[in-house]
Amino acid sequence: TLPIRLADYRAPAWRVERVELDFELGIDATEVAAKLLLRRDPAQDEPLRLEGEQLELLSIALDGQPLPATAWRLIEGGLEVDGARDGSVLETRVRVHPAANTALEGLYLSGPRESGFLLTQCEAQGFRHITWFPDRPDVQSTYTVTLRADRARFPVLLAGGNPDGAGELEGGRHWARFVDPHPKPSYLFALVAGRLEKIERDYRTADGRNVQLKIWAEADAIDRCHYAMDALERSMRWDEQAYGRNYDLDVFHVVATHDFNMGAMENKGLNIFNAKCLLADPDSSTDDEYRRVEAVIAHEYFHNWSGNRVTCRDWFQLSLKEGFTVFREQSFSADMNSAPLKRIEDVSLLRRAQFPEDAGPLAHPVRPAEYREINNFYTATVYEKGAELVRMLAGKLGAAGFRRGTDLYFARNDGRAATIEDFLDALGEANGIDLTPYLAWYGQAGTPRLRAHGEYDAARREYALTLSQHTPPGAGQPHKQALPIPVKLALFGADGRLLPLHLDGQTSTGGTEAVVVLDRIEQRYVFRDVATRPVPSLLRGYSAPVILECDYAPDELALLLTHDPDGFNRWEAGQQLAVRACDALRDGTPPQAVAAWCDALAALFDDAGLDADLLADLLTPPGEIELAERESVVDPTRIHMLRQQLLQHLAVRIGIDKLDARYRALAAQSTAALDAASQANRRLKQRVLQLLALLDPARACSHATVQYRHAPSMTDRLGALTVLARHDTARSAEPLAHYRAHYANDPLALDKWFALQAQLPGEGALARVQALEADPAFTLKNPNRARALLGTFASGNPTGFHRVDGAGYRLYAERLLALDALNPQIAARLATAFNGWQRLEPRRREAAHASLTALAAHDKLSRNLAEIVGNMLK
Ligand code: BAL
Ligand code: ZN
Repeated sequence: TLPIRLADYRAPAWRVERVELDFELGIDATEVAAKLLLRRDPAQDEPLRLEGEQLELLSIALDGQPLPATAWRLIEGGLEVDGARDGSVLETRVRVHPAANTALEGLYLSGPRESGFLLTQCEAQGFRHITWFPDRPDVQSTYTVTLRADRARFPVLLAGGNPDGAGELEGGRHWARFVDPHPKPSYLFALVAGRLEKIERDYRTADGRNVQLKIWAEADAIDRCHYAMDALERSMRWDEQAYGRNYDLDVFHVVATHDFNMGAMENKGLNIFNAKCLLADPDSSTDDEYRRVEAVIAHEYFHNWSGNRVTCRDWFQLSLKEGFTVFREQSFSADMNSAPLKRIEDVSLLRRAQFPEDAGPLAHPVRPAEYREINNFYTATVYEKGAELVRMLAGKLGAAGFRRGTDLYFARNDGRAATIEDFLDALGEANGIDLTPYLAWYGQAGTPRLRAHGEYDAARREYALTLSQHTPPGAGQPHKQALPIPVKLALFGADGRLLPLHLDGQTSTGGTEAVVVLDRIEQRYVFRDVATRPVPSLLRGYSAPVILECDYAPDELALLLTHDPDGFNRWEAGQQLAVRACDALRDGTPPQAVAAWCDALAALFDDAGLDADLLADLLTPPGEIELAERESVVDPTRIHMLRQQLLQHLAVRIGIDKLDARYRALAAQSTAALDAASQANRRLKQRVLQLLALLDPARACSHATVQYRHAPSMTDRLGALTVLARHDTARSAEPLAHYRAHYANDPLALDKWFALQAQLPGEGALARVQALEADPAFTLKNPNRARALLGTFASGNPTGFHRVDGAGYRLYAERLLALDALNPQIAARLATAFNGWQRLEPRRREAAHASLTALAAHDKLSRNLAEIVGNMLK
């Protein structure tokens, strides 16, 4: 297939003003009648073309007349119809097969055929699997949807919009109708039908609308929806206050399913969630999962404005809704929890997931220029880097200015399918600022390197900071342009105190923090009246998504790690120092950085005033994937060993007694409470136990055994199990078996059991994965399960997956092939684990190349998997 290009965009020749859909629902076969009121663009002379895939056409009529076979024809991926005019009404009737739909796009069955329920997933192009339609986001229509089904088998019938009647039919059947008054693109259509339970709450919006909030799940899960309901209410309030956005229908449904390709989906008025991102209770959810549920609930709800009321003109603009909505979600989570910790979490994710993407063969701009399969572009670049771009804009405009800008954006684009330019225009115009220079960030792939070099002139009491930028070529862009890079900075004296800033050319001086925007290749900034040689704190709060290269001495980083009040930069200094320490261990150079890192952390460990959760993060060096990103030739085993060595040094420096005492103190306070302090304690306790296990595995495993037995929460239970499984295979067997039996009927808890074992490093990893594949609970058909075992193995177990003999790659490639036949979206997503293979050391590189080449040689690959594998081999 040919790529689709942004440059080729043309407005639709035909639109649909109104849609009436009628469903006769059945598990094996569902019939869909569609009535489309067509509008033609008088400026274009294109025939009427509708998208449709795997549809069995039953009948077709135009303006009330059945169409003769000569008046319509099937074309690739669609249908062409003659004789339509502006105002024509096209009626089609098709049959689809939900139970046979393993790709989980369009209409499908979740769960067993006897008891499961029907649901839809239409983003990005699932609607064409339901009916013939101009399936593109710039075609917005009002929807009237009627569902008919057997009442006993499908007691609950839901579609997006407001309810508009329901009743009985003959033969034990019933119907329900829904009208959505807000024009929407087809990707936001949704229906759900089956046996579901609900919890409800009344909500009154700030502008006075009464809304019924309903969360639906299968009977065994409905009790685990209360946390999501609370989070939903918090999200709605927050969006009213932070962005002035009110909900706009009388009812808001959220539905949980265990069979879902994504985390969740923002269908208008009927959000559908992967159960993993919705269900939460202390017995089966970790603290991280609670925070994730809150964040995803918020994310999908926020889409009601940033995505639904204002949608995307085309899929190249995906980040218009996703980057902005991730930013909104991040801001919400920061307000609900700890802002610096949220920032650390977000930047860690960016580095772990987006930087490798941006540095490898899958690199693409936040607004890609072309794609073959849009489902492959729901990436960390579009989402996470996209959110960083919005954050830069928000930082530039300030809180009040950004709000003025988003108010104008929503007002001006309400009901429209908009572009990134529309977004920048509104933000800029509302503030009298030209933001077009930031557009370059959306079009250029690759992570910019920001170099910083400082020189102090004691005689003149001047500090000159030279900043320069460089983005390596890649993604078909040999020459990268300079981007506007906002650098928030401060200067520290040798005593760790902030220095007042007097920056040449800045009007407001004397404060201790400033933002400079580097918008050319290189720029020199001169600070006056600087009493002593300063230590700069740069990119505070991570003010731009770049890689900072600064020639800090280890003691300068240690100073920032000890004193920087910017929580993010304090953590960042520790991360940089840990990287230096790893380099020293690798190169066998004098271990000043190792000592500096360990000494600073040992001192912080004793600092009673430090937050437990920040300390837990400080005690965590960059992960193996982040460390690998810095190497030109990657040996995953060596990186693993180096990181373990570094942790060992830290554990030794803090000492067994202190670690043990701290563990016992934290364990004594253990409860199931979910407040921030309790979560922080659990987090720190786990870090401390892991460090203790490096020094005294027997003692740590004894603690873990007790902790597992008496754990009041899943966080504690899983933490204990992880330590046992890593440090004492024999002692972990019994608790692992206990967990397996205890949670036999809880799919989400079982996923964690698979994932925990898939991550165990070393030689035995592959055999373990194969043994787990033989577990009766393992299946490739469920995306969560496939991700838990295979995805975790490939992405979370570098030493296991990257076996020197290539057996990890071979197994994985075989499974990708099997998965591709069932669910191409998931196969393609999991295949990205091969990203970075070109930089592996030669033996592994050859083995990975062989597996990828063998995959690419298959003639029946889906478009999804073929595009990923093809790009990987380019
Ligand atoms: N729109 C796809 C799922 C999400 O990003 O919310
Ligand atoms: Zn989203």
